[in-house]
Amino acid sequence: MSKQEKIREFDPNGFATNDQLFGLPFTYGESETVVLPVPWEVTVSYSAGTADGPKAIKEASLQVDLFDPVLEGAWKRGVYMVDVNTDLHEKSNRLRLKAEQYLDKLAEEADAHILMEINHACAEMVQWVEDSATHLLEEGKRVALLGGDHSTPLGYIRALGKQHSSFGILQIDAHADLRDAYEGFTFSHASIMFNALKEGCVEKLVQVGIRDYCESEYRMIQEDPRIETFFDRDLKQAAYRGTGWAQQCQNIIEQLPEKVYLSFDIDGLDPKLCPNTGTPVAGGFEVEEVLFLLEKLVESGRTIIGLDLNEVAPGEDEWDANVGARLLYRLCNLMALSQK
Ligand SMILES: [Mn+2]
Repeated sequence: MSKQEKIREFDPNGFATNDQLFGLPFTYGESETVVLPVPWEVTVSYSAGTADGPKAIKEASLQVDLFDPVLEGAWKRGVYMVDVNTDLHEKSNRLRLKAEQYLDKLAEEADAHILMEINHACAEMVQWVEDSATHLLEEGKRVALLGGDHSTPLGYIRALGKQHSSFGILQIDAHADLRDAYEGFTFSHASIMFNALKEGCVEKLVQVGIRDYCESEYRMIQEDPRIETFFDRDLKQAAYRGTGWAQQCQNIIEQLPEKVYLSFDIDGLDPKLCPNTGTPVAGGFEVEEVLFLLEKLVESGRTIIGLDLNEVAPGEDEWDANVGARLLYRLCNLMALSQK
């Protein structure tokens, strides 16, 4: 059956009749956007579960309504999720236990061999993501990376760097993620933006919603002219004084170049929307507040060249995956809408 025939026969208002992402009927070849799942959480600091995010989001996605008010007939463009790499998931589970053992001993004597093994495996994960993303981009796909913890998108950012000489990162997050090798882990979730800024292609980092950071991260924010941080506290206080969200969004967007990579850590949202995420922090956004920012970003004429959604851990009631699945759909559609 051709794609056109599938579009004619598919009922976007009905129940999902297959178990593909969002219940869509399209093959990989027929889909404009590809979701690349990276079930990896070796360096998670607080509570685990985000490696199960892709599977849980895929299951929850069957309930997502396919109508999107910002993009007419969004579903017809196709969003396809490639199979979860089960070897990577198993490796993550195995090494996460080792990382816990390593951290338990951190205070006394650190085991250099375990640390080396973990850093080596994380570097291999980054390389696998770079290779996979490069392949998808070369096939003309738009790519949405789905974590896993926040260490997962580095390889994707590198892959984009081969196509785009320069772009900015818009980071939605509770944390600054600017630590130089957190707890000894070179590719820690808490180091993703520190590592991304070493890539020559990243000309600007705009952080939004940040409310948990250490002194060295604060100093880096002050000293590195490429970093612009909109702290949760400042955004809220400006709102209390009467500055509307539309104005604040404009201030945020002005800091970004024409090409934007979106890195969305679910913990940037209010933790009521992601109670099982690895490191929840009180404060943060409603879903529509962030989507409003992103709609304004697209309206400004900027292009979302790629995106990731990370740190979604399903928990027992699957609530976080429910939020994550709806968010993923809207993000993919905004990326599609932003293409010239
Ligand atoms: Mn993060």
